[in-house]
Amino acid sequence: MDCNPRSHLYILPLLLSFVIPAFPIIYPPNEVNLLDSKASQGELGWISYPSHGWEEISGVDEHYTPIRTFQVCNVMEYSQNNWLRTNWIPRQSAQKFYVELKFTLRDCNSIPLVLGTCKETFNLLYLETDDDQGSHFREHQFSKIDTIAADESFTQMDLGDRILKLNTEVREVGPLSKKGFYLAFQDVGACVALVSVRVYFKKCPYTLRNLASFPDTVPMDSQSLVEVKGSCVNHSKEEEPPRMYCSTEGEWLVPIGKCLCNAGYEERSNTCQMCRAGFYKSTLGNMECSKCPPHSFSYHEGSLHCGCEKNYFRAEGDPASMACTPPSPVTVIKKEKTSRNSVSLSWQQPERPNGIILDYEIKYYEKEEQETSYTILRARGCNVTLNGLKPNTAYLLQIRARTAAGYGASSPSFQFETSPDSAFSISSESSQVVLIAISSAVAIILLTVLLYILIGRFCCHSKTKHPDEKRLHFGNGHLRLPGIRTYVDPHTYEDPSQAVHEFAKELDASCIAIDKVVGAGEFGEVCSGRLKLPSKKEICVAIKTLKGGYTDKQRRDFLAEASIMGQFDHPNIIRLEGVVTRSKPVMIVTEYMENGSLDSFLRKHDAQFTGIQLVGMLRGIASGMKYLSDMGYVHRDLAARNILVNSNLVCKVSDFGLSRVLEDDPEAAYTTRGGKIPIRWTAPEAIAYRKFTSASDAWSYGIVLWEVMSYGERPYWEMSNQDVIKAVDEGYRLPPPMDCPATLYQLMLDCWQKERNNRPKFEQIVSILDKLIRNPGSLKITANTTSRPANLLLDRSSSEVPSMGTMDDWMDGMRTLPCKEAFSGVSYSSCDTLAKTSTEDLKKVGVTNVGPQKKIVSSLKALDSHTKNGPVPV
Ligand code: ACK
Repeated sequence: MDCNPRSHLYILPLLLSFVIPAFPIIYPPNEVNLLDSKASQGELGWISYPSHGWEEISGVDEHYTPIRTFQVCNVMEYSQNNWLRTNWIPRQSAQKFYVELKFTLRDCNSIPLVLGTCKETFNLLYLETDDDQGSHFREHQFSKIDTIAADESFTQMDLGDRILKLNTEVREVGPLSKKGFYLAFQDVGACVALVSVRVYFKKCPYTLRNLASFPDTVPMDSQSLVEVKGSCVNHSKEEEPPRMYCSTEGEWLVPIGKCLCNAGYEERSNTCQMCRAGFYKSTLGNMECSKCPPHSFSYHEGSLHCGCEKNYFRAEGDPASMACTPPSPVTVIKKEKTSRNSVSLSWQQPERPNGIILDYEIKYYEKEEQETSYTILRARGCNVTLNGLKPNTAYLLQIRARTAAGYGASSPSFQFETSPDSAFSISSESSQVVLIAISSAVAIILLTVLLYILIGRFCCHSKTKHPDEKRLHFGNGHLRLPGIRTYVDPHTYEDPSQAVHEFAKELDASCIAIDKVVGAGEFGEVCSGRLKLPSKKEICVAIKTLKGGYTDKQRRDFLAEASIMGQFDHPNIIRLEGVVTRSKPVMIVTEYMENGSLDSFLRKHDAQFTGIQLVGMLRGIASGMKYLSDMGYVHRDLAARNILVNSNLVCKVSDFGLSRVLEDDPEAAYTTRGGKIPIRWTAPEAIAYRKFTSASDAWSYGIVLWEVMSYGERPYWEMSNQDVIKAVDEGYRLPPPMDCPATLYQLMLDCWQKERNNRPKFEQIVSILDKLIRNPGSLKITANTTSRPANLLLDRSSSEVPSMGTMDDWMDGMRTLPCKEAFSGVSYSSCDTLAKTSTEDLKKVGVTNVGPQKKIVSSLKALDSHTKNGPVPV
């Protein structure tokens, strides 16, 4: 029998491999170890006091990995007080800690001769400090955490059976506030082997939930739950802010809110991944990417929609899930009325056109002539009357729709016959007379045809020929060449309401929701709202209303704008959605422009745009104006207030009408000839004798250019209309706005050429602006820094440099200005003193507006340097 109580200490290391789990040990992810004795391969260096108490013993596990253990077994001696103190453990960010002890303890009953001295417990203690105290150790500084007893002790017999009973106990320490702490184990006479000591705290580990990531979070001891905000994973957006709670036990609880994968991405293992090629996702959401619908494809990953295969289309407004189909031809054609030489036809719009139908092409020919000669007509609506047909003749006709994507398929051939010619059923007595009449008629017709051919030939020679030039008739009788559309004056229609319905879609009032009033027009309020057409997406719209109590003429004039706008289709012209004329209030519905009119928009964002942004806006306006002038439409009221700006800074020309445009414009003033004209924006010839042309629009464009570059400054400031007319007539022009690029100022001056044929065409303006956009460096040279003479209004009446030699000459030029009297109040004797004139001086003499003040002061300074350095040519 082994009577030496310390003998088990020598056996214990050999047995450890049976009780200690093999490395590597994986701890739960929410536990962060601060100390793990098993992980240390060398000596732990803990302090034993007294030195013959706790002993550090090395052992190996089954992988022969060394481990360190501490043992004490002074059971034969009285008054044991053996301390073992760990190294200093930095606290990190946690407040509460866990101490996990694995140990074996010998049953006192199994040790002979020790009764009365042997113990079966030991104490666990801690000490908080802000720094490592090294080997300095004082018992009384430690606070007790607990007395540790074994759940299982072992006897010598167990050892003989090679069964070692390992106890595991976990105790909490905290909340702690100092920077670190020590643990201590106090033995008072037990036979104990400390096999491992682990100290850890708990955290809620980094996790992904509801497509949001939540960072590692250490719970606070003072709060049972910590609320943590998540961040949406890449390629996702918050639907509702993602949040979760971290418990003191290091568990994530109660996820709230979530993120959704962007269009083109789907959720895969808690991340948003691009849709694979052949798939698409058009909206934000956590649905999966869908396979491309029939006859469509997506070659790239992350597609928002699938493109249609060649010759397959999707109608505008069709959802991305819709299959692509070949354009459906016009199918149902109906004969409405037939006479001897005309027929009226109507047809149904194709069910699935490949975009908005711009117009229909109607091709017809005599059946017998087998398409060797045919006529082509265009119609915007679904009906047409064919005139000039032969009586009693069979014709074949085909119709096809045209959209921005091109022509759809032609309808099957439709046959119709004109009525028989009753002129041949007359009586024999009168046949002589009739024959003479017919011969004369035939002669007249032949003559007319001959003349027609001759005129036609002449016209063909004087115009550039289009490769497939054919005679085209428009519903209203205008003759045009293919590819060139013409603006049709709605007043040429006998019934203007016919014009509205030819060019504007009638909307059902129930499809329109009015949200709020955004402004006032001459005929009623302007509102913002929404338009939801069947099987189309809801869109934001602006709604102009016609207020009650209107006269017939007011209604006609109001709707004339829609008849005009409806003829245009250009990205820089405000788009007409439709009209409501069959119920009240009468409305004109257009696309919605989020930033409202350009003048107020620029004033709101003074000096906030780059030169390129401003040129981009100007380019848009010029492009819209080019389209209008190509269509033969003269705007007459082009001004920044009549340009609308959308959320992408796209500028669109708006406010169309005839004479009423000018009635409605608060800027328009009566001229001596009785017309109402927006003087500051209008070319001299239009003011003088109402010569409104695209060239007068170009003048107005120059003023818009000036308005844009001066961020919505009022042209000619507070000068009276009469002074403006006079000054402009005498050759003075607005000066360059502050920091205006020289090229743009030159363009303004060109637009303000007195001789209208010398003004640039809109096509040229667009190309000048395009060049500037391609070469933005050219915007850096500003007009103010060039050697351009700097009087308040610049003389461009002659191509000569205006004389700047004497103060009198210059003051002569100034005499047309509103401040001419004012200047007589400023005492000056030389350029030097005038150059020192300040805005305060100008205020004193009545120039109160900041714009003119700034301009005058800078002009005086420029004049000063000019007279010092001598005149410089423009
Ligand atoms: O500067 P605003 O907000 O923009 O004030 C005027 C007002 O109505 C009177 O004309 C606004 N407005 C006119 N048409 C539209 C439109 N299509 N979209 C947005 N606002 C518009 C204009």
